[in-house]
Amino acid sequence: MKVIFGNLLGLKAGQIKRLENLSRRRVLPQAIVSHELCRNLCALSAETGRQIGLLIDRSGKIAQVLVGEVDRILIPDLREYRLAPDRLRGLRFVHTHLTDTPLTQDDLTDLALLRLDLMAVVTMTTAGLPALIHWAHILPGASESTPYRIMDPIPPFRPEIDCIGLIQALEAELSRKKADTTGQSGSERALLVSVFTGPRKDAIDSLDELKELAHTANISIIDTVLQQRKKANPRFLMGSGKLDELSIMALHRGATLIIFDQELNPSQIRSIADRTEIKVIDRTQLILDIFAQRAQSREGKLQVELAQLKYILPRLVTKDTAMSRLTGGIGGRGPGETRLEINRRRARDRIRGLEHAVATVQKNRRQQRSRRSKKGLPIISIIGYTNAGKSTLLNQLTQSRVLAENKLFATLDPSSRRLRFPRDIEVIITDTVGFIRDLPKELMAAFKATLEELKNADLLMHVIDISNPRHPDQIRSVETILTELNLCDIPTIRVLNKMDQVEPETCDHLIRRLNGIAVSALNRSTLKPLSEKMEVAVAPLYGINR
Ligand SMILES: Nc1nc2c(ncn2[C@@H]2O[C@H](COP(=O)(O)OP(=O)(O)OP(=O)(O)O)[C@@H](O)[C@H]2O)c(=O)[nH]1
Ligand SMILES: [Mg+2]
Repeated sequence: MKVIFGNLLGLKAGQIKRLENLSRRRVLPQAIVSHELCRNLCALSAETGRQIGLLIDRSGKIAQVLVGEVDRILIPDLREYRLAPDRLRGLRFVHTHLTDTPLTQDDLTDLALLRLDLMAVVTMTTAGLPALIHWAHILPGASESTPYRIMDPIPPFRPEIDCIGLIQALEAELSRKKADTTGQSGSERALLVSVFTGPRKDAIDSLDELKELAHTANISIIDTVLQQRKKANPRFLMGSGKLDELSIMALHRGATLIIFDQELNPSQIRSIADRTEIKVIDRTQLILDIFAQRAQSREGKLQVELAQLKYILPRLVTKDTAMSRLTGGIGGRGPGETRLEINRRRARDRIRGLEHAVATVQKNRRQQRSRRSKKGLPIISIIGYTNAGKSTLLNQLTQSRVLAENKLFATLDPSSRRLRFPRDIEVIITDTVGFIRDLPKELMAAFKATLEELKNADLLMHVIDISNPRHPDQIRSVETILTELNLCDIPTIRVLNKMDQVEPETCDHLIRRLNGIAVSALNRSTLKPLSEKMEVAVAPLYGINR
């Protein structure tokens, strides 16, 4: 097994031999390092002009010997060593500094980021002898700016500090912190991250929506992080330094998940998850997950599972890798029942099966619909951004009880009701899944059939939540989706909902500017002008003219 890492170029054979010998030493459990090892490390450092370090495991065995440069030393990939939220890495790192500089910021970052048991620096005298051992340990539950504690230096001839006892106490504390934070219903705790290149205001608005999405998915939000960049980093989206800060923050605040507001391509998801060692998802996956939680009908469930698998497939690492951190769902909820342990081949088979099943269900529904349309009733479809109040409006107009709640995507499965106007005009009115900005294309594809039913509508009612400050963007998103679905030619009424939440002057202004009808779907008495307008719009279909 390889034990020496780093740049060995220019070292003499005898020096390499001595490095190898170091790896065979042992350290007593209570000591950070032994006095003898300190002397050897310093002597070799002085001779070679390089920092030399040891990764020592809990039994006192030297796991790796590292050779650095004059002023720095790199710790190699430690992924093969275990890591759990309430555990440390099981390795401490002791290395030399050629001068008397104590722990540097890099040392402390390594300590926190790699979750080392301890980090120690042996400083040297000009004669190449050990001067002092400076050391620090992680501080469980501390704020992310100083997630460690620097201890008083100790003399190299007395390196005993009850090392193992201390490490065990730290892990006990980490366990306790973890129990505190995951106590409530074991729900996920997320850091929300946005890396933006455009205007800050847009990024903040979008992040606000991401918060609502997270809330809808029952995820608690620990914190949000915004980073502005001239250009997104192709590998990690954000800068690698910032990503390291983010990992430290995630570990110390007990986050179980990082959610990016921007769509991550397959290789970015992998690089970020590898580097942070925590589950990473993007906005699209979050939306897919909400759909998975909420789908009720068989058709809805099939469509969502299909969309999730299509999104995840390119994100599976290699041919037969089991999905672990990349598993679509949050909190272990993956696509349908089949989550986890899916490999590419199985994913592809499953996709084919699902496509077939969806097609069958849709054929049945088409038949039902043609039966219904034979009855010849005009169809009015309620559409709009998610949470605009579409279901509430349907309920109020038809006195029914479709689920309406203050969460995004309360409605996934379309539902239809009859509505009778005076003068014997009767229509079918349908409620649909809400739209959202950048509706994931996998979802668009999966819900295509549902959305295409909108083509049969004789009238669309575009419900707009005018109390939401983001409503101008929401209108734009909805209209873009309507264009993509080729629905722009259908007559549309803009329904300005939640008028109870805005000032009357603002409302009047919006009525004129958006050419809409204001209502409060919660309050039946406000709906009269709207139903009149609806009636006027469908009357010609009955050959009635006012
Ligand atoms: N204040 C106020 N709240 C309203 C009004 N209409 C709807 N709401 C609330 O807005 C929230 C969303 O309403 P829904 O009817 O579920 O919205 P939706 O458009 O069907 O949403 P999705 O199905 O999730 O896309 C609920 O909490 C409603 O009570 C209104 O006129 N005024
Ligand atoms: Mg709804």
